[in-house]
Parts: sequence; structure tokens; C-alpha cells
Amino acid sequence: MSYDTNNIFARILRSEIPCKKAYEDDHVLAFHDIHPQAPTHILVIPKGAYVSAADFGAHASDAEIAAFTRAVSRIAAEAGVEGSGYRLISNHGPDSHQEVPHYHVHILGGRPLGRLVT
Ligand code: D5M
Repeated sequence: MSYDTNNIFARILRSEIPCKKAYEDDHVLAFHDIHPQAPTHILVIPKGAYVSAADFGAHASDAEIAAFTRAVSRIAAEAGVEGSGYRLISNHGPDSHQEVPHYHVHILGGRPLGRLVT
């Protein structure tokens, strides 16, 4: 799948639409989900143009991958869910119902999340 430069997260990265920012560094932006599914629901995205986890893993630099991985746990800790626990979700492709075709990880926490069944 080729990258759609007009997807909503690309537009957020270009500051064409606003977001409620949680974290930013040279490689990573994180912001609060517009439709939160839990008290903490933050989306972490690489600044590079990657459609999915597979695209990111195959094509991102080691520096981008390291920055992204470190940012996810740092953002969760800063959001205050490190101790109580949290869930990371990344949807990939149609069966997962991925809506936005720019790689992202959801950080969900702040309440008991139950078993992951679907
Ligand atoms: O999840 C895509 C997520 O992106 C979904 O939980 C809604 C969220 N979303 C969509 N538009 C926005 C804006 N403008 N700000 C913040 N969050 C947004 P997926 O894994 O692709 O199904």
C-alpha cells in the first residue's frame, strides 16, 4: 500500500489540523485520541511516512525505531499508567479495521481493560 500524504495524521504532522499533543521529539509525535476508549488514550506516530508496522519495521532507520520504542514507554510513564498498567494496540490493514493509514500505536490505560478478545 502506498502512503497517502493526505491522511489525517500526515495533516496533523504538517500542522494543518490541530491535535492535543502529549509528546514530541525529532522522530515521534504523540497526541490524545479524538475518540478516547479509556481515560488514557494516546496515539504515538513516527514523523516519517509509514503506512503500517510492517512498513515501519522494514523501512525506518534504526534511529527512528529506537526513538519510537523509547517514546512509547516514556509517554505511558508520563501519562501515569506505568504502575497500573496499559495496553498497546496497533492495527494493520482491513481485518484490523485500521482507519488511518499512517503507522500508529494506541496507548490505552487508566481503567481495567479486561481480556483482549478481539
Ligand atoms: O485508529 C485511528 C484512531 O485515530 C481512532 O481511534 C480515532 C483517531 N483519530 C482520528 N482522527 C483524529 C484526530 N484528528 N485527532 C486525534 N485522533 C484522531 P485506527 O487504529 O486507525 O483504527
